[in-house]
Amino acid sequence: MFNVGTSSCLSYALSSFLRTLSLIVFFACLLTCLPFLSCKASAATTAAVWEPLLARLAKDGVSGPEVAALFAGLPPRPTQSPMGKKIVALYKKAFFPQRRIGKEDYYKGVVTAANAKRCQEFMKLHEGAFLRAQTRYQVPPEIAVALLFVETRLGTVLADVPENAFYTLASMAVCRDPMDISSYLPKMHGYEKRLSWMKKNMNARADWAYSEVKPLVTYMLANGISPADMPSSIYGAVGLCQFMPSNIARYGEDGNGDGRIDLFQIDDACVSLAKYLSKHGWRNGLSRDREHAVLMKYNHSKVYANTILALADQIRLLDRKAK
Ligand SMILES: [Ca+2]
Repeated sequence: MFNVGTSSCLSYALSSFLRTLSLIVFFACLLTCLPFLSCKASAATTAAVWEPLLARLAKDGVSGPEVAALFAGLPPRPTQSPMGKKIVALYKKAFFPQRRIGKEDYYKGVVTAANAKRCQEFMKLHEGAFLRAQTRYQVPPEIAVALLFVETRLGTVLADVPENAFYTLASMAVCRDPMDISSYLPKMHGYEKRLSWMKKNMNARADWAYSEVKPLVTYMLANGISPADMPSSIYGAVGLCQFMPSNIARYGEDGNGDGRIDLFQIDDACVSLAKYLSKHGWRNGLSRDREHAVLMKYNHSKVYANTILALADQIRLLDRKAK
């Protein structure tokens, strides 16, 4: 027994020594590698192109590991698409005369009996959401549903582009030099003589995009939403009702009472778009011209407002026929 005890004591002492030694070696390795690991981590976190944006956000009080992680998930280069398309559109408007828009100009293929029927069925399916929007903000269901149809085909087309809202707006916020949209330059005849015009407009648009990146980041972090779950329009609008991120805090409303504003959800999207219209002047009994003017506050396009009013007329026509 004694011998066994001695041998077990020795083996215990040996194994304890080896354990201590391996721990010492482990921590020594860790200390040696730490600077290298942290360098690797920061190199992997954010591509240089996003650094000014991160710095500006930090200056505005939006910072921390979660913000850094969002930027770490961005591709290493911005997409030229949103700024390129915006500058091409502004360029054409500024330097090439456009046709006057009449009251009968609609988005192609939208104002049809078949689409009115789809809207009518959608209204029936989500009756509660449309009634809530009407009760709270006096926006008729036909107008709300026509707007949702024009914006996202009733939630079936939530993205115009493969890039999500965060990548879209972050890219726009860092594209400030004409060379940042090099693939769009050939689309603008005579651009070489208008580089200062372009630079000025790009900077104004980049600052606007920044003013949208900030509320988007805040909203995503507050609600635990990943950028991949924020599909977007060409310029970063989100949800069934296509709100710009800054409008979520201003006009977003919780329709289904679950304590969150989720514009990818019909109850919330419906009451939020109605709140937006109401805050921009929508009331019961407005003239057609006033309705048109309020709809243009949602999207500054005559064709847009024409299309919503005409599609709403078609839906009412179906309703009357059904009675
Ligand atoms: Ca909700």
